[in-house]
Amino acid sequence: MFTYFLHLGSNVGDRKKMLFQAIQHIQVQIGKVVIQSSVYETEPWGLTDQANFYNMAVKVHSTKNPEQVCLEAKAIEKEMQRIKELKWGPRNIDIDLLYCDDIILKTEALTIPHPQIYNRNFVLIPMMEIAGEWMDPVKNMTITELYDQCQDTNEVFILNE
Ligand code: PH2
Ligand code: MG
Ligand code: MG
Repeated sequence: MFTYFLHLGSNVGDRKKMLFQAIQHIQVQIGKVVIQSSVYETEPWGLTDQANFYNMAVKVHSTKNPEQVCLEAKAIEKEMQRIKELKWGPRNIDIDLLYCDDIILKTEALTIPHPQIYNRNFVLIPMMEIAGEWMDPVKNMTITELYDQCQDTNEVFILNE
């Protein structure tokens, strides 16, 4: 059994509905969602002239290996008729693989841990809510420590509805 952290994002359509739909798919196609963070509204990172994102992080138990989970995540995006035209641009759903246990992996298709975690409040803040003590196997630092040294100034608001 593997423990995964996945990160979900949406800034096109009914953003919250997209995130919750993705979680339903993850439960069926990847494995049991054991913890999910709150939903956060986050300033767009990388390409700033686009709508705010909704983001969240989830912890998942799965018997599938990282390559299989990556393919399932792509399949879910496809089933949800993912719209995305630009790198870092608007999309109705994005499912990214952050961590799989303490595995470090770099193939053409997949890098884990996700290489941009360290630069993104919109990833670190939801992760801190559900796994602040999680140890990053590349940096040998916890999520909380990574957040403390992160240089990102983009705003991340928790949604209270
Ligand atoms: N995803 C991106 C690019 N920029 N910005 C925020 N706030 N949230 C995202 O999920 C996001 C982004 C590419 O995947
Ligand atoms: Mg992404
Ligand atoms: Mg992605």
